[in-house]
Amino acid sequence: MPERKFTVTAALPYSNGRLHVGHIAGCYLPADTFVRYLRSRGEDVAFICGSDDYGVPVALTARKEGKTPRQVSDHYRKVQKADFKGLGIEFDTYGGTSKPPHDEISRQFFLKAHENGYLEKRRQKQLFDPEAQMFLPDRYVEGICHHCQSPDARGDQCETCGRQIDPELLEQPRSTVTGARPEIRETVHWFFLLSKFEDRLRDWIESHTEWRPMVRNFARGLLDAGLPDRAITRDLEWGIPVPLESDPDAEGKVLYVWFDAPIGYVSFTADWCERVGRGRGDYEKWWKNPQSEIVHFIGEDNVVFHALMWPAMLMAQEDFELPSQIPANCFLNVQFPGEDERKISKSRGNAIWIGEYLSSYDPDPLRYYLTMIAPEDQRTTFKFDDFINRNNDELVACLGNLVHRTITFAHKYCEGKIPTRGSISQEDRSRLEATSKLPDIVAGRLEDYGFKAALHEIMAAARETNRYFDMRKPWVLRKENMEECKTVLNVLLNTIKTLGVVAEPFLPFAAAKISSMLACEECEFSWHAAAQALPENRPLGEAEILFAKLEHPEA
Ligand code: B3M
Ligand code: ZN
Repeated sequence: MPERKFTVTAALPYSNGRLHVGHIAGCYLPADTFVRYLRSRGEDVAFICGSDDYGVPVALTARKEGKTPRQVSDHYRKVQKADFKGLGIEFDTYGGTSKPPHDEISRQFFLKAHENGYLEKRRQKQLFDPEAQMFLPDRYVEGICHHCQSPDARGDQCETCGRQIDPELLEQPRSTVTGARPEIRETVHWFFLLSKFEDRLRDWIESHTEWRPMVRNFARGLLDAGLPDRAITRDLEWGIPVPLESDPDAEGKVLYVWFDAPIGYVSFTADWCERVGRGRGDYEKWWKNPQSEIVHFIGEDNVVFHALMWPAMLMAQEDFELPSQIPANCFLNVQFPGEDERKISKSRGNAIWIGEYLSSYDPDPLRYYLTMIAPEDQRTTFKFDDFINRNNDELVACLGNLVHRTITFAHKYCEGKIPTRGSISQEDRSRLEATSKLPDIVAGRLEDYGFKAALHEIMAAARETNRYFDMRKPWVLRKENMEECKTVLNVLLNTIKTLGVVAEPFLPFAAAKISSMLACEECEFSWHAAAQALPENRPLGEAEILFAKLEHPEA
């Protein structure tokens, strides 16, 4: 029986472009690592993601590419799914906000909040493009940030300071559709009364002392400044129509993409429950159950929505549980050989795209490197040289070499079987003891969302095991004392098994090879069995290379 229940989500990517290493390091890789760890422990977990199809981001791309928003979102959704698959990022379900039943469940959320008195219709002044004859919500307008003066803030959020933007306060605003200077016109929108939730949000955030300081401090800062009520409808065609058919003001309006997108976590869960035959209503076990821990993996620019807006939306529904953790990572910069470090920018072409990466390299080295440089509490930099070096010096020379020399030795001198363990020396004993403690040490780091720290523990253990190999010299023992030689190989193979199990959440492809080299059954290769001894005399599988040595690309 699983002991715990987890609803794990990763931010829904806008289906308007390809994925790059920044996306993966930000939330998808840590989420997948965490979920693999939970699955290995046999916990009850739902891993939910899907595409964020609506709103200005997708509509803008459609305009640029001369396609319909639906064509754009269907296309990039497929590309993104393939990228995730190629990296071994395995969701239980991958929904899409433009697919049923998301619209229906979003309407229910809106109506419930409306009924409960948390929505209010207000007249509002808004920027309007006189050339395109349209209102300019969110990214349809850009200008100078009214918080930090950064020059290219978008109308929804400033990428530099991460704060939400009041489009009318942008300095030197320009339409991203025509470049025209917008006029101000009046329109009507529904506002979510976020201010009503200040006290409850504050109590809730103060109770979560275990959150990363970046997340907690950011949310507290916004609370201290006072939470403004937020318009949650837009004058747009691409989106979920405002479900108030009897109100003429609702005509031509859709829900704001940041209102419907997080509801996707819930609607995708409901859809998944239905598809696997448990019935749609089963989603309540994940979302309305105090026993279920809800964990939202996100990037730093999504903190305001996940730590304030979305929890308030959940409070407005009354019977939903609140998230227990919001592990957010910071942004990742990139640096190419001979160039300066830069922010990743799609438009300027300096990104490392997952599709391109996968056409030349295996997934595990990227998973490894992105975890080792994980931007867990500050921005870090993907350096291409460093990626190649760490693959060669750490994955190939340390972990890969340990596994390869042990397995080939056992094939050559121990009849290709797991040799018997005879009487053990002090060194053997301390190696075995360290190995048996490793799963708990790694688990401790992972339970604290310390992915980088957990992987460091694993690599340190692999280095120690290589040292043990060198010190015990099985190639000498083979000639002098075969029984002792077999004992050493037994210790090595058992240590490799433990390493394989605890490395699986990080390096699933290499771990699968380790498991098949040791001819493990699935149940042996799980967290609880990680330090359980391999049956003696069982034949080993074929030796395989775990990691390829990589060349530095020519300049
Ligand atoms: N689509 C924003 C982003 O990609 C976004 C996240 C939605 S999570 C509900 O930055
Ligand atoms: Zn700013």
